Amino acid sequence: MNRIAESELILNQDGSVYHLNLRPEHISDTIIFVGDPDRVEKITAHFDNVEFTIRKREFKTQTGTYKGKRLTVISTGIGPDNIDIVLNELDALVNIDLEKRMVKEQLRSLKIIRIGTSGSLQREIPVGSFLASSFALDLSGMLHSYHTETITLPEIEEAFIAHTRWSIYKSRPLVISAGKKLLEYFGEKEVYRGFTATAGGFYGPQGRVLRLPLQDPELNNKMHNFSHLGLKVTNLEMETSAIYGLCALLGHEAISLNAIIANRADGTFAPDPKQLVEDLIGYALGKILHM
Ligand code: R1P
Repeated sequence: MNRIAESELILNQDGSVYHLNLRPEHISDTIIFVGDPDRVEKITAHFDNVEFTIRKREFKTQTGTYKGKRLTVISTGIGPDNIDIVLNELDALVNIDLEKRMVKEQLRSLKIIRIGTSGSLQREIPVGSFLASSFALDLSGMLHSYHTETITLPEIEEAFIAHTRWSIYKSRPLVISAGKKLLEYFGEKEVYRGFTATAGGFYGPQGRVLRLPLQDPELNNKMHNFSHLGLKVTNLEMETSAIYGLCALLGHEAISLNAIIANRADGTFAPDPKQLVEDLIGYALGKILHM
């Protein structure tokens, strides 16, 4: 195997990976992703102890013990481009010998749990719901830098492209499924299972108009009405497809848990989104403990 050059895998002077500032001993195999750096401590406030804290830019990491289980919590910031950084650097921490700069022969698999917020596209998934993403629909294009043929579901993609009359000037939408084991584990009665669309932006890419008209003003409606063999697009956010795609390619397991704080179909917004996220954190930690 080839040695990975200094310009490709950038390490800081203390041997940590470039953006996350982490060394292999700093992380657990079970890692919680949140978007907002301030949400990291909302989670670790429940821990018995925190052994390690570091922050660089939007990437804040804490590792500690929750009821005896070692867990890492990382903030990814917003969007698929950040997920590319976080997952490649986390994978390097476990699957690349950082001194020799060589991929290890024995690869390790991480468990990634996203605890995030999202907007529902369907009236029947109201504000206040929890949703585990069974499938992700990538509208951002980030994954096209990799070979995705082995991890995508082209039949659903074709149906979506035909239904929405997807513009040829935009990257092809990709459909990726969740890690089966984690989905079964988190897909309980009180948690909706959904098909989560991941956009590469918050305004235009999610159909919001402030001053700029949209390339396709009907896209959200078309997503709302799309149905393929009973599969409907349920919600919109900005990380899930990037997490599912890169985890599938790198051999990690992932599940995205969403607190539905807005409903784009009926225009409602959660009266207390902070409490809803707090409730999702409580639910997720309880489950992660017995994983
Ligand atoms: C946009 O406000 C952000 O909120 C949602 C979107 O995915 C995007 O990251 O998730 P988080 O609350 O997890 O950051």
